[in-house]
Amino acid sequence: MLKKKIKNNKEIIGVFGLGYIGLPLALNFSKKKIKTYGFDTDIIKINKLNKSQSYLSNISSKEILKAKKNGFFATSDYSLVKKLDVIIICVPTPLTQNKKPDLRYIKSTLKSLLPFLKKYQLISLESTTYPGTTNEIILPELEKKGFEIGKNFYLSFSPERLDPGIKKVLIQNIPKITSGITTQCLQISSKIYQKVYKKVVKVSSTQAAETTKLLENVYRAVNIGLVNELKILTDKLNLNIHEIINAASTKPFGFVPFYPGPGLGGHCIPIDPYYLSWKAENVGIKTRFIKLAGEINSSIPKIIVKKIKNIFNKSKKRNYKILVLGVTYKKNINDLRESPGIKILDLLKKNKFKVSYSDPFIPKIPKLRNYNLNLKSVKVTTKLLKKSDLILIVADHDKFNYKFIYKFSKLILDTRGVYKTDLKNKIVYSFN
Ligand code: SAJ
Repeated sequence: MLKKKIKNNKEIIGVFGLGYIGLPLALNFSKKKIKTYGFDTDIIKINKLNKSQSYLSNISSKEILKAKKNGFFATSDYSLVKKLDVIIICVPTPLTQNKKPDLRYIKSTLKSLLPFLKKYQLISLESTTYPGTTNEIILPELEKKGFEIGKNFYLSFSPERLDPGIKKVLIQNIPKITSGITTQCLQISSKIYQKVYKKVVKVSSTQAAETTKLLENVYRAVNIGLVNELKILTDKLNLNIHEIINAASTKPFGFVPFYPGPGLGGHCIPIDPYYLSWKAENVGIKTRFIKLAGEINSSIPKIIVKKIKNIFNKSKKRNYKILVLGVTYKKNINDLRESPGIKILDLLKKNKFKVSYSDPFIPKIPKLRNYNLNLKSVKVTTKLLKKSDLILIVADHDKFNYKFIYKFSKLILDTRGVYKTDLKNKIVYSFN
């Protein structure tokens, strides 16, 4: 049944969660002329998409329009699930306040789907989560409905891999890991993903696929923590960590460069490792690297603000003016989730600095969980640069004119290593 539909490109796909992961995925299936519906609980997103408007910096409205011509549309009507053959879940997996896995979105999506599920459908979970989620949270609900997994219903886990803000790597060129509860589930899931991805990598179980994804992100968090710690050390030794990393990068094997920054942001890297450490604790294992990297990475914003306080606490002048350049969690995107830039703005304000920011992607900082900064992005003018006591580079967007900034600034704290030279002795490199 389902196999035949897939063979004839007649399957109907529903993508649940139209964020950084779900929307590009839905558009890619549409591009292949596969009937695709996008589901989301955010009506604003739904309306924008149905008016061919994009809300992601790396997706153009033209792409939405093109997908709509291929039959894509967005909805929050879950009863349409009964029309679907393939259900792909790309909803967020945040942490609770005490850094435990928060599966509320997976659970609420599943609950909304259940009444409309029918035989011969495939559910593929893509949300990053701890090993065992697919088997322990989704599988039992399907069996309670009487489905026989692998026979008249299929279930897989296939982690998303997308580097937000990097336009040059096309989604279809990123190898796609997939798995299944049974061989049949794996076969069907692979056939679906082969329509979009050039390379589909099959692994032996959903737990292996879940863990693969976590390894990829823990690897990043730990290595970023390593260079952030080495930055503090090399500052003390009066060495330039960026020069050292670039020199080490000439090693043609066995070394992948990571760079120190203002801290760790995004909806994945600061969060995913705690899904693995939580699972480890459940089986009595202490994952010390994860915890240590988390401590180091989350300490950086405070270290930077302490440095700024040290720079100014010698002279009498009060409420120094600090201009923060870039507040998103990394360059060239419009995402503030877990952004160290927000933490730094908040700490600067609490320490009585007169703070302003400029970010071409963030015209106004919205109210965020734990922060109400009430700031609007300002234009980087000669006047503003001249009257600012310090320029703090946090997200090194390519759109900034760094030459112009250098020319008219008094002092620049460069957390991203943007400036390779400092002829006028304006750059503060050290965080100590
Ligand atoms: N960062 C550093 N130094 C580095 C690299 C990153 O400080 O050398 C910081 C960034 O500024 C940012 C944070 O780490 O604040 C996370 O950046 P990231 O690029 O590592 O992660 P994301 O969340 O933007 O995207 C990642 C994907 N990125 C890359 O592989 C480069 C990938 O790990 C995942 O596919 C994706 O998250 C996901 O959805 O899991």
